[in-house]
Amino acid sequence: MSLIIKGGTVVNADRSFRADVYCEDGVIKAVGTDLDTPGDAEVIDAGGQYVMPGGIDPHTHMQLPFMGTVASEDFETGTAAAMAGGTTMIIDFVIPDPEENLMAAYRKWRGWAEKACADYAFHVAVTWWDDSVHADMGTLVREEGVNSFKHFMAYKGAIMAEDEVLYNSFTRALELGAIPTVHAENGELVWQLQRKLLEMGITGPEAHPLSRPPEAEGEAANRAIRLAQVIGCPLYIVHVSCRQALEEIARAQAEGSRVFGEVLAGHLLIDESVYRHPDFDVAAAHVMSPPFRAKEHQAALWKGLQSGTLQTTGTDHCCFCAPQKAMGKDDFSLIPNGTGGVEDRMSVLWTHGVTTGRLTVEEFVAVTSTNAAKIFNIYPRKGWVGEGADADITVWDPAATKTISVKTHHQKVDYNIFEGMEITGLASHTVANGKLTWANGDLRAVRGAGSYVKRPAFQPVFHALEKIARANVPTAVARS
Ligand code: DUC
Ligand code: ZN
Ligand code: ZN
Ligand code: ZN
Repeated sequence: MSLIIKGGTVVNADRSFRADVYCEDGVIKAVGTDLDTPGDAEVIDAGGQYVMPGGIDPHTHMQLPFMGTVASEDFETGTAAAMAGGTTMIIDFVIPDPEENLMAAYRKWRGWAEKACADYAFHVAVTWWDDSVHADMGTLVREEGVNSFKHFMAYKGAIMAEDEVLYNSFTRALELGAIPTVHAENGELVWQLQRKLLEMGITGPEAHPLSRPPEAEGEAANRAIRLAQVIGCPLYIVHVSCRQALEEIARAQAEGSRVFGEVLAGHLLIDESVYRHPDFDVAAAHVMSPPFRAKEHQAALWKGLQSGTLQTTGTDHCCFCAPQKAMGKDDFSLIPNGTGGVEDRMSVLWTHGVTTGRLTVEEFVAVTSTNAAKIFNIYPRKGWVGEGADADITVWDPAATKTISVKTHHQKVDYNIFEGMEITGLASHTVANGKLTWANGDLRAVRGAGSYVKRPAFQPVFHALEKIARANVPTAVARS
């Protein structure tokens, strides 16, 4: 099985250059000018196009059981749609219920994901705490290649992690060489505001953003950051949606902390007016958390991405169709939270990031692929076009155009949050594990062709308090 991509411009996060790329047995075997074409090799003509590492979406929820229903997109359809948009790997989430055994939940998700067409990995959520969770985190890191743990600071009464859970799990992650991640929203505040709005008779989707103000996200981001600083662990904040959370991240970074931020394509481009749409189905289709924000926040998020305060882009792809969204017809707090986007992330980012001059092509590669690979420790196997890397490649046509629509997308959901958006810049070909899975509109994704990707732990760092001991700071105080 061999394939050669000829005549394109290879773009990595650090530089671009003209080269052919030869792949064999799922791996990039050679990158260079005028490579020979073996007789049996499949040839892709990339003239006038960019040859980039396949996209990595670090934030998806395929077939997630959530809020009384199950996300409509599964691992097969979701990874196929991803490849139609140039994304060749997803990092999804195992979310155990409180008291549910972590390893059992992890095995369940691994089973569901066997049908994935593209490679995948898992962040595992810590939603409760006891000795078994401490032990299972060790097994997941040492034996299963999980190096990131998720904490929901929202969803009170369900999966919300209180400070006690955050402290214990962050501390455990630190000693294992794993990175904690958080969904930052003050879940108590959200719960109280939901009750208040319902009491006031405001029951429609327009109440959703009112119940989840930016202050609730800023507070939680700050709390998670301060816990991480005191413990001495790194921290990754998912779906940063507002200026308040962004400012907390920038401040922590200036203080020398290893704090990373992710932004969703949707949060960069959609504003909160969608929740006031007269059609319930349209407003409800946009209900996700954190919600879409007022316009000033999109401007701040773009700057955060340009400055490097935010390093990655994701989608939080978590699809629910209209009949599912209708579960919250009389009570907005019961509308299943989630929207799609895994297919559109890269083209939306290119259109509004690169063609506008906000991002260079190398920065585009960094924020759609390489940075996620580095933060989650799979670089340079992923996120790089170079000899020895996995042959996960997208051939990008910067001149191709389309209009995004639910009528033509491959995602298994009856709405597209980018409906009607005019796109310039599309994946013409996607190669995953050395096989052509998308070729000029022809989707050739194969059920089960994706593999689980183990992510090695980082070198463990020591607890911040131990720095005091190591620095020989006298801690014994003689008192009379
Ligand atoms: N937010 C969503 O909108 N859906 C899934 C989980 C989440 O945090
Ligand atoms: Zn321990
Ligand atoms: Zn979330
Ligand atoms: Zn999510």
